[in-house]
Amino acid sequence: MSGISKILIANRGEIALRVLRACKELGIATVAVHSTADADAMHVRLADESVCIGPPPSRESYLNIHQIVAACEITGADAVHPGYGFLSENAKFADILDAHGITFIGPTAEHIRLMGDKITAKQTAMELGIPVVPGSDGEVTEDNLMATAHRVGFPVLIKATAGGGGRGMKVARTAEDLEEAFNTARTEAAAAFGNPAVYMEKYLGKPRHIEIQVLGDGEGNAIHLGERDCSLQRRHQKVWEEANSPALNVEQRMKIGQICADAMKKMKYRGAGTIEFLYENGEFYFIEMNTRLQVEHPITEAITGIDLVHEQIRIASGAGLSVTQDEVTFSGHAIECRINAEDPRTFVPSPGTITHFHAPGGLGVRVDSGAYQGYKIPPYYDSLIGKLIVHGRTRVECMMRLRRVLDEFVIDGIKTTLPLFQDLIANQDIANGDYDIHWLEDYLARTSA
Ligand code: MV4
Repeated sequence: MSGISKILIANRGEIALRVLRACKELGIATVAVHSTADADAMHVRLADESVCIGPPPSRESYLNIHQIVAACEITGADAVHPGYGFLSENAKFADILDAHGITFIGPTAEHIRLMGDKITAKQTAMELGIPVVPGSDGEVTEDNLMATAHRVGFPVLIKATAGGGGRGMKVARTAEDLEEAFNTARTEAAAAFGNPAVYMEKYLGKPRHIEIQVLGDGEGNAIHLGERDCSLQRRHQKVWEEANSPALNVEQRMKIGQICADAMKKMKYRGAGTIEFLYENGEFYFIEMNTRLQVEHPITEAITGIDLVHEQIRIASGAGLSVTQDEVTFSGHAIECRINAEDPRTFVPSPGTITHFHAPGGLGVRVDSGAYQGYKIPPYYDSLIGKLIVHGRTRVECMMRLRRVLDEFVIDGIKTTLPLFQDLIANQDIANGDYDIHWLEDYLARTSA
């Protein structure tokens, strides 16, 4: 993998540190870029070089393509790792790097665009043999709205084609609700994404959110690394993720995994990707594909032993995948808790200075965080300050270990979501793995003071 000798990390926080660690292990030089608010960040200190790319607002720093390209040229970086969020799924950014002869560590701009539009993503998924949610064939308009809803069957869901992550989504329970749901969804989609186009799906009432991790070499070879169950969310923010899903058996895992790997082979997908499904009554329904490394990737690493960032860099350098599907083994169970600088009940952000920080350790424990004692969390960015990933031979062992590790973790000076996990680990539904995408919000409403 001699193609890449210096990587610019176009991100911040825990994921910038995560990527930096992989680069160091591969003997690749690193460039950190940061806003003025992040000069004291851990990844900036650990990088070989750093470049300040602007003031705190993301638009003027982490989303400023010209500043990032300039930082590549100044430092001689030959590749960019975008992490997640920010420019990671920006096709224009991938195009511009290409035009400058800089390697984008990710899929082709064409594949980013294809999956960024939820209608073309779904059509592509269908063509590739991935099961999808029944719904409209492409865009719904005033003209085909009612007929489509009657064909699909109520309740239906109107979704923004430029959307994702839940914005611009409206349920219509009956024909009477339809017109209003359609109009509201279009208005919200136009305001949020500058594109009013919407499509329709059968509304699934109590699904789980299960996603499949894939890797492709861009030349027709691809593998899957099993699933992650990300059903425990609040307002479309994942809170707790686990691998494997408590809802699947080995046969189901291998079947849906193979469908996804075969689809990625057919499209010659390059890099790491995640195929998102809703899962209800034993059936998988494709909803979206994410063309990036995800926050929750470490639980997949824990159960497979495969370093996903190493693989991304190998693929980008033309070295292909380090493993074949037959060589992938799944071992034990992993849970990730997202540690946010937020009130554990109201989720109101809690920026400020960390006065004490003690991370837990021991067998099967991983803490991915750029936080340290004395670190001041800036108020400008998302509130994820770290991830706790625990692995055990069984789900029961993993949960016992998580309970011990949560007791050991100390973060003082700010509020964090750690106490929420103390509550969840003691809950019987969680112990049983018995939850769906609505469970956490219902639980929070039920147990609020
Ligand atoms: C759905 C759905 C029910 N039926 N689609 C929300 C975000 C977007 N990525 C997809 N979402 C949903 N799509 C159909 N046809 C319910 C949701 C949904 C959801 C999905 C995953 C995780 C949490 C969720 C919370 C509310 C709604």
